[in-house]
Order: sequence, then C-alpha cells, then structure tokens
Amino acid sequence: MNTFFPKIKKIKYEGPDSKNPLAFKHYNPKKKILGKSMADHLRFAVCYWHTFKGLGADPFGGGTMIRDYNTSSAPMQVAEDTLHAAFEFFTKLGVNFWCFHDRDIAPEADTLAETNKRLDKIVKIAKKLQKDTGIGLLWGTTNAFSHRRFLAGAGTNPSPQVFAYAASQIKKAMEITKQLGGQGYVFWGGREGYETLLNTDMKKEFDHLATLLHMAVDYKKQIRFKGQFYIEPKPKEPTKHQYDSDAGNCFAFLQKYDLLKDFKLNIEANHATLAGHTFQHELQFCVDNGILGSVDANRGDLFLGWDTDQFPTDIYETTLAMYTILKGGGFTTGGLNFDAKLRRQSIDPEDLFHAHIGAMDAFARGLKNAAKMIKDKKFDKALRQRYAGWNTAFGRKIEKRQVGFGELEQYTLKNGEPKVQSGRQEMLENMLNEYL
Ligand code: XLS
Ligand code: NI
Ligand code: NI
Repeated sequence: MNTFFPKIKKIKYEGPDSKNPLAFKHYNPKKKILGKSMADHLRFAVCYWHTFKGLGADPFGGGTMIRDYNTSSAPMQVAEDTLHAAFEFFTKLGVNFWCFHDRDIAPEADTLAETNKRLDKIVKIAKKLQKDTGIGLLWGTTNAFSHRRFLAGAGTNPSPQVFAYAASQIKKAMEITKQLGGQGYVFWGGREGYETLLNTDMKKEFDHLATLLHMAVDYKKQIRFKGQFYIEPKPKEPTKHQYDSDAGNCFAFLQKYDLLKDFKLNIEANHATLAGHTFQHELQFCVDNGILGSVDANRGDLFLGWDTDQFPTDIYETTLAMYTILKGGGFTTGGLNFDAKLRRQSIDPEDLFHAHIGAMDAFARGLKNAAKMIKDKKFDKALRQRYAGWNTAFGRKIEKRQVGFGELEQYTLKNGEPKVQSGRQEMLENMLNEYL
C-alpha cells in the first residue's frame, strides 16, 4: 500500500525532542496513561468527507487540491481509488478508526436501487481493507442534505415522499454500517431546520424528526445493529435555525419524544462555539446528563462566524476537553473524529499528514495534561471546598428537601447575613496554565 502517498512513510512517535515534522512528538499510541493506552483513550478517527472528498472548494471557487485518486473519468473508479488511498492514509498515519457518509464512499446514481448497488460494491472492498489493516469504523452516517430533493430537509421535509426517501437512505446506511462493524451511527440534521416561520410548522417538523428517529430505533432492533446512535447538535448552517441546536436542546428533545435511552450525542467543537458555548461546556453538559457519546474534534476561528472546521491545535482547549472526557469516564463506543478540513492553500497530500499529526499531538498533550490534573486533584479540591457548605447538616437538609421556605426564612432571620467567598477564578486559571 504505497500508491497514493508514495513520499510518506509510516508516521512514528519520535518524542518531544524530534525535529521531524512528519513524526509524533506526543502521541505514543501504546504508552499507558491512567492505566489505559493513549490509543484507547483517544480513539482517533479520520473523516472521509473532508479528508478525501473535500478538495478546497469554497463559495467563491472550486477545488484547489489535485489528488491522484481523483483523476479517472469513471465515478466508480474514483470511488475505488479513493477508498484505497484512504486506507493507505489511515495505515500510514496510525489511526484505528474512520467515519463516512454513504455518499462520500459511493457516488449517487440515477435511482435508489442503482445507488445502493454501488454502495454494496464499495462496502465489499472496504470490508476487505478493514480486515487487512485492522482499522475499524467508528461511525457511519447518511448524507441527506446535499441533494436538491432535501432542500427543505429530510425528516422534517413538508413532503412525506421526501421523508420516505430519507428513511430509505438511512435504512441502507445503517445496514452498511452494521456490515462494516460500525461502533456507532450519527444523525446530523443537515437541513433539519428552517429559514422562516412564515412557511414552517415547527411543531409538526419536530414531531416528524422524532418519528424518523423512532423508525431508526425500530429498524436497529430489527437488524440487530448493536452500534450506538448519536445526534450531532449544531445551531445553524446550512439552515438559519437548526432543530438540534445544542446539547441542552437535544436533551430536551430526546426526553420529550422518549428517545433518551437510544441516543447519545456527538459533540463537535466548532458547533459548540457556534451555539455560543465553549467546547468544554457542551461536553460537561453531556457528562452530567449521561449522554456523552463521541466527539467531532475540530475548531472554529475567533473572527469568522461559521463552521470553519479547522484542525484542532489549541492545547488549552484539548486539555480542558480531555479533562472533562476523562472525568466523565472516557470514551466507550465513541472517539475523536477529525471533522476538519485543510485550508484552501494547503494543496499537497503531505498537508493532510501535517494536519492530522498536529491534531493528534494536540489531543495527546491534552490527554497527558488532563491526566496530571486528575492525579494531582488540585481542581477537585478547589471544587470541593467551594461547595463544602452543602456537606454540613444544614446543606444536606436543603438537598434532601427536609426543609422548606418557612424553615429557611427562620434560619436566615436568626443567622443574618451569609458569609461570601472568593471564586478564585484567576488563581485557578493560573493553576491550569501550570499544566500546559
Ligand atoms: C457538519 C457536520 C457533519 C457531520 C456529519 O457541520 O459536522 O460533518 O459531522 O454529517
Ligand atoms: Ni461534525
Ligand atoms: Ni461541522
């Protein structure tokens, strides 16, 4: 397997002193941290859509990246070549997982039947490549947002015929995800949202989205697919208002429609910031409510208000994210999928390696820092102290609701003004910087 990236050898761990840009300085897959290998903690996955199908296009111009696997004029030949290139890339990079949309791996044909045949052909090859390389599928998903039939949404489309088309597509995507041993399946509501309430029955559309997901749960049982279902929140883009806008909103949706036991969330860093939250906030919300599933690891740009999907490089962010993930028990079915794309000027195949190496090292450093923070227990201690009042007999009585407003008024009248304490934010921020 040395066809599409002939200049690149297997990327190795060389340690922090290495000057080789095509080596890991921090990601040492076998190294144990808190009793588990770095590879098992981080569960890195490469995404197919940006890494192999994204060629640098933006709203002002077409692709800038020329790839050897993309040269044939026969679409299915391109699909096969791309798949081989992908597995060469995964192997050389040393990741254990990949993720795809149905339409990334096989191009859509004129009819659904023909499209499904194409998928079968590619999935057969993918299965063999997975077996030969030991690389697994972290999750599969459906692209029910690019084709013009989905211009007004998939599950939330005003037309039941489009709903049916989306359902058929998801059915097939679940089947192939199962065939490839996928550990999860993602629902990102690409166009499940609206532009104006003048033409939108929001309640109906939410109901229909839930119906689609219930059907998916039923079908999952029917075909005995054991992977975990995830919803991926995003507040806007492509629609002005997306229905799965953030973790809190998804949690309410899952509860209302009785879907909580069947779904967790796939949190994307750039979607968190678009929703006006930090990445860590979204992760913490999921941990606190038992719905942390997987992560799309990327970052946005401070000055741009859209999903720039850049490779994660900020150690501050990766440290806080890994701290929350580790404290929440770590990944089980999920992992860190790089839903990130090269910048338009990064045109060489080599740039794909630089991007992923940097991102993996950034998370490896985050993991090491977070493990130290956990071992030292300094932040745990600070948090415990801040809430210590709740461990007194008085605090417990409130928590257990053994007292009500009347008793609390009596207490306050008797004891007067409460003592207030410093939040120590700056001290804690300084303490955090000691770990970076
Ligand atoms: C787009 C989403 C998408 C999902 C998969 O913003 O992040 O890439 O991860 O459909
Ligand atoms: Ni994503
Ligand atoms: Ni995104």
